[in-house]
Amino acid sequence: MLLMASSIVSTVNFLVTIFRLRAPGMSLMRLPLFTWCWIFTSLLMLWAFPAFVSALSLLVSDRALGTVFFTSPEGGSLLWDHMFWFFGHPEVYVLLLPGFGITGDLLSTFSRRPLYAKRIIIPCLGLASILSFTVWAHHMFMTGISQSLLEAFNITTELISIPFGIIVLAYILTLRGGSIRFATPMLFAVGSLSLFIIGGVTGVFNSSIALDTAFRGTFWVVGHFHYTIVGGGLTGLFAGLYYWFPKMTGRMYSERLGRIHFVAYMVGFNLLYFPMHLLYDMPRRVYTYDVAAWGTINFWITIGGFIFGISQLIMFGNLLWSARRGPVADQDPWGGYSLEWGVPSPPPEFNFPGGVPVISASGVTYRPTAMANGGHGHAGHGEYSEEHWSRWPILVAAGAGIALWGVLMGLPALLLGTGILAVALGGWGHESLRGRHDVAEAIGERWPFERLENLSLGMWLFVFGEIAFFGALFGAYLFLRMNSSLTGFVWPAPGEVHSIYLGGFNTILLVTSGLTMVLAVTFARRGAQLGLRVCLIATFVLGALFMVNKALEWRELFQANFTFSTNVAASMYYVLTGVHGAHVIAGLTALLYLLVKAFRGGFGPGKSGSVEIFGIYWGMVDAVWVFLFPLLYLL
Ligand SMILES: [Cu+2]
Repeated sequence: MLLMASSIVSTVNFLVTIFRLRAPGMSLMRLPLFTWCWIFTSLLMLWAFPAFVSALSLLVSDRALGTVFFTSPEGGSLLWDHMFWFFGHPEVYVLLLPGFGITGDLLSTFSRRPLYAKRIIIPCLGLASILSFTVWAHHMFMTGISQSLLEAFNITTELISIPFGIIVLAYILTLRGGSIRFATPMLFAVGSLSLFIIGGVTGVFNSSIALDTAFRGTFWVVGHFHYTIVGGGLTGLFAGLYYWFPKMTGRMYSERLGRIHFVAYMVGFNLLYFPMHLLYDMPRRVYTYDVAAWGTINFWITIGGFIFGISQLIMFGNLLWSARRGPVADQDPWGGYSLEWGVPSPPPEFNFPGGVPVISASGVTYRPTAMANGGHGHAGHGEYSEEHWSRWPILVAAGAGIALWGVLMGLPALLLGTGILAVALGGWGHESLRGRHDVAEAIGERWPFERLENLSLGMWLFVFGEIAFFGALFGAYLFLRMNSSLTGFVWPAPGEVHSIYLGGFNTILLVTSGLTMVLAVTFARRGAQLGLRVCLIATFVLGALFMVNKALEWRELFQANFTFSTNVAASMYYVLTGVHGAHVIAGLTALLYLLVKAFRGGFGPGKSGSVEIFGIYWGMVDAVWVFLFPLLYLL
């Protein structure tokens, strides 16, 4: 869960950086395909990972609290299948796209031709990303879900091969008429493309219900999967590693060893994974068998596996040796067109010593900045780095990690983790209030984009991820209610278990706190200190009352013997109100920071940023409750 949470945060970081911090003149269409693939990878992560956090939340609460999501006939393994694969298929594209994008850029660079039909490739990537959220049940063809549903997923899965087919054609057409230079990165790029084509073709086989019924759970599937992910994704990353190695280290690797690695890699790969397609009748995940015909094929697969594995040692040896001893590399050994080839290798701190790069149709010029001119004058770069450095974020991560571990391991770890988390958050807030990062913020403002918009874009993207998180939980709720009628479980009628009056009262509390928060934002924008303070206090008090009311409600329900494990309706109620409550508590913690800052006069004119982005967050917490209230109390 923590890994997912950190991925979501870095996703927001990537997207804000790409959308708001591009160099002047770097239009979206001019971005390298690699960057474009990162946009789609990030969007996939932003939507798929939170959905998986929902699934994990239900699993953890089953294990730790005794809820019955996956142990009751209403939910069961089918609910897990749906939730896992809604994440699982987009996740495959998360693994694939970065390497796939590198392949496209390298095909273009090493054939000295612009990427063919880039304007079509990019929407195709977008289309494939969207479609990847509509195909999850192709992993569930054998679970007994309704036939018409299977057919729908069969169609969406086959549709997804259209955009990928177009991209592959565009990649191939990029090479046509180019003067191609087969250096190691290009070899791996071409290798990646050819392996991905095989993986794509066998994928179309799998999308057919009839063929999947035969191939399900066999080595055929293992072969297909590795041709796409290892062949298409990982091979592309290897290409990128060789390509950027001279940029990262300032030295050149041995081209001869690179080629030997490539040959061993391709021979090993194909010997390892291609024969798996011939084992379409051998079940996967078995280590022993008594069918003689499988023996020979497995023998060759094993040899291929060893060749493939050992071939990587050639690369590691080559790169480790060359990083120290290799010949000094030119700033731009490949004739690369992207900006990193215009700076020394390895790139200096702040990357562009000549100033901000300005891109136009005629090329790149460098506009000197205050940083580039006077940065050394009053603060050395090393000194600046230290100002930027803070020990609190890593402690926040450690605290959260130990606390989450403690959820399953027991109270001491939970308390220790929560303690560390609280101290670290306090320390971080204190440090921030002391203005330790004023330097960083000043730099941020000097960049020709407004800081506030970066922050609010970041917060909106975070909200986008939260929609997937709560959306998946609402999806689970829907699944449980629809399945209840099949299992004979009767969902409690409105008012039977939950007091509509209590829920309604809480709704009023939270909606009112939303209004006071809107007022707080308005006051902050005007720089009206008193109004801001009063409204922040009101928001905090209303939010805290909401939580008190909620706690009383939980206690009453427990006394009436309506506990975590009573039935799926109870499980759903506690988890939905629980994760929403956790969001309210996180909000109250942030409000404490804002209050301290407000009383120290930290929100002068033009400094309303953190109030504004908190307003977005609090609005989302309110909006979620507006959905939860009818779902849990009225329907
Ligand atoms: Cu899939």
